[in-house]
Amino acid sequence: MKNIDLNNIPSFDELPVQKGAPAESSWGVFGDTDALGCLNFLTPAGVVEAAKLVQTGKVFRLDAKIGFAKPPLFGRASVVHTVSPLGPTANDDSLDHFNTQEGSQWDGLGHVGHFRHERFYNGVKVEETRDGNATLGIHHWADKFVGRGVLIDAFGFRKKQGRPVNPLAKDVYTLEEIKAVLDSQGTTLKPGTILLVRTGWMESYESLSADEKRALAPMDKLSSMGIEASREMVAWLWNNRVAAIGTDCPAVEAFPFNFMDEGALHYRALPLLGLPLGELFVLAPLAEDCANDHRYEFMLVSAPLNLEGGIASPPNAVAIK
Ligand code: UVW
Repeated sequence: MKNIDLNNIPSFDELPVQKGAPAESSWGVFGDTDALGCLNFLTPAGVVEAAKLVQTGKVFRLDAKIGFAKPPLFGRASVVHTVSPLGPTANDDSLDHFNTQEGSQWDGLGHVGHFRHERFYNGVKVEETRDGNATLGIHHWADKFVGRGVLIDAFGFRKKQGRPVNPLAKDVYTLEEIKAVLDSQGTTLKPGTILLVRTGWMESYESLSADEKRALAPMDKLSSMGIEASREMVAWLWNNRVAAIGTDCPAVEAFPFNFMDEGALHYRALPLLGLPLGELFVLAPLAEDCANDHRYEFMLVSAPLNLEGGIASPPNAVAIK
């Protein structure tokens, strides 16, 4: 984490700055070997400011229990937790088949590359992300993910307006709506914000029966609300120096989306901008507290797995108010 000159970052319209880099990419803005992307917007000064938001001492865990999704979505493996005796009065435990994206997760910058450019963030080649992933591995984020968090309670906003949504069906929260929610909450964005958007998907999922959960889990059965995937959306996120965006839905953007569509948020955010995407976060208890005290900002501390070369990680995140 370093103090960067936030006034000297190009606007979205000025991207790219690197010769030959794809349009709308931030490649080179933070250096040619950068592995942090928009996490560069999180600075030591921002951590100090974020700590000042801690006023009640309430702590909200933002990731679900490991193995909450039964089965995990998109055909990912189910984790097996085994407790084994180490001695007469001692135990160890092990997690077998643990997929770092089996539940709540940050997508790391080695997760998705751009299908047409065949490059990951900052021009990293596919083989580099598989051969140890030293360049973009999640371990680079291990001590970088701390700052001001802001919740945008889009799901609560729609309910309050008498326009409730079904988060388990494909639909979008538009950029205009996201801005309207921020206005209604009296929240402003500041450079270096970790944004959380509540879509309502997790609560709807938790209300289902075991059979219903099993039925919706495969890639070709899953559907979900998400945020608008558009140039305007990523321009707004970049121009506001948003460091990362986490949601309580499976893909941040609405699902299904067309993997061959360059307009998908996964391509716009991960390989082009280096913007971490967070999925399947637990946001309802935090949202309830924010509605009660009308404070939608907090300190957010996330400690991704210190996994050399990792592709993704459970967020291991808490919001502290
Ligand atoms: C998908 O969109 C498939 O989500 P994830 O980022 O978990 O791969």
